[in-house]
Amino acid sequence: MGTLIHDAAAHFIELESRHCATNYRPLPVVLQRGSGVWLWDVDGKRYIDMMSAYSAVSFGHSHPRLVAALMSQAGMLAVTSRAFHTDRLGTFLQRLCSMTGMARALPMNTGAEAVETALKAARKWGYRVKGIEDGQAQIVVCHGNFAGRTTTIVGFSSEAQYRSGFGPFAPGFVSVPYGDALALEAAITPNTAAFLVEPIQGEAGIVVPPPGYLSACREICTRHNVLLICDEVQTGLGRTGTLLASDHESVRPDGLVLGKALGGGLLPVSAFLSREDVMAVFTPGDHGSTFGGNPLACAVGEASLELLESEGLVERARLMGERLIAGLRDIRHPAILEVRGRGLLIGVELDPEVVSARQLCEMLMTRGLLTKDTHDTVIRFAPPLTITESEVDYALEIIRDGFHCVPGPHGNLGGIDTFDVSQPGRLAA
Ligand code: IF1
Repeated sequence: MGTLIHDAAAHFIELESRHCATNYRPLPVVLQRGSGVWLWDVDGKRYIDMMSAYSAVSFGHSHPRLVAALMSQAGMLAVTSRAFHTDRLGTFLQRLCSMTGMARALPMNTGAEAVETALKAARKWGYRVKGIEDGQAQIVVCHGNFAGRTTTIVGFSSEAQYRSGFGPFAPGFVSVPYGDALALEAAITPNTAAFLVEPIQGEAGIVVPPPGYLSACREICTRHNVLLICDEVQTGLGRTGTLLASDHESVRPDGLVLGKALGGGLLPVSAFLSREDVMAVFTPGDHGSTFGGNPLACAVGEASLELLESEGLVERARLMGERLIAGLRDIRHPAILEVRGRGLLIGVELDPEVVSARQLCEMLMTRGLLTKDTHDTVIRFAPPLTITESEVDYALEIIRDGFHCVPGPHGNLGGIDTFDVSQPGRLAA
């Protein structure tokens, strides 16, 4: 779709096209400033952010209390490596373990690094505690998983594009259908160390498993002495209306992976958390990271956890998610096949015969709403958890109007009348 791109934006897009690898296809918008749920492009046009950087910006853009925590710590002590203790790591992890009910945490930076940490912990626990023969550990994963982009992780991805050209891959992974607990049990052998699962699959298109799935997996893993490891990089920290998505079924995993929002939308902070006997397999020098657990990350991580509680964002995600999902379900349109999700992690499944998710994202962008498609048929709505009722209603109004533009009888997009998003919206910023 031809979108008029002003000179300033064109300049920045051209620079990126010349100097950056083309591993993404961004929407034709050049962002410059963010505050709360709002983003402004280089031409001063305002957008409501309905994807919050894949759930990393749960606290809104540049939350003042998080920026203050960042600035204060940056001016005091930022990075030391873990060759030394600091006054930030212990207090951060104490709060993180207390909130999640896990015994210990190993701090990393990106979600993929924390997932890799979980895989290493599970394998070594399998050898040293469960008694699996060295080098034979198996880890069960699900079709449709997304756990990051390292070669180990894409090696067990079911998405051809994420694997293509990047082999050879690490052995020791078995993939089963998502949502099928019996398939998990059938895949378990005496060499199975762990089951890695997202309580709700994000990248696969906000796929919510059948009720009772996670509880059934918990029972099966316990009975077979297999570690249940929940990847909550995207679903954790209030995103689905409970602190952890595993809380929806009161399931306590043996291992937990957190990331994204743990960094307050300001810097990468992640962690693998687990039981004492699992964490005990790590001895000094086994595993590490230059930046893992740095004081700056700990200060922002601790401030993020504090904010999550003090601003009641878990409950807000539940209530605003109910409002948003109800509003989306009220949009009667042949292009909409399903509206699904939990809390503020919502996906709208579209009929690709009527409109692609990308086309709709481009159309919503011209109307002042930014979000992302996944697998071309699902459009994701995952705004910051700080979103207010009136901001939800503002977004719904744009989405409703957007669907009025969805293909006319001839199959192509109807006329796209753009809102002049440079004008103040119906809401104060
Ligand atoms: C991309 C979406 C994809 C994750 C879960 C671990 C990680 C992620 C459940 C790794 C990361 C990001 C990666 C980003 C797009 C986004 C994403 F689901 F969030 F939309 F890809 F599926 N576990 N998800 O969702 O964390 O290393 O990125 O910090 O790679 O394009 P990371």
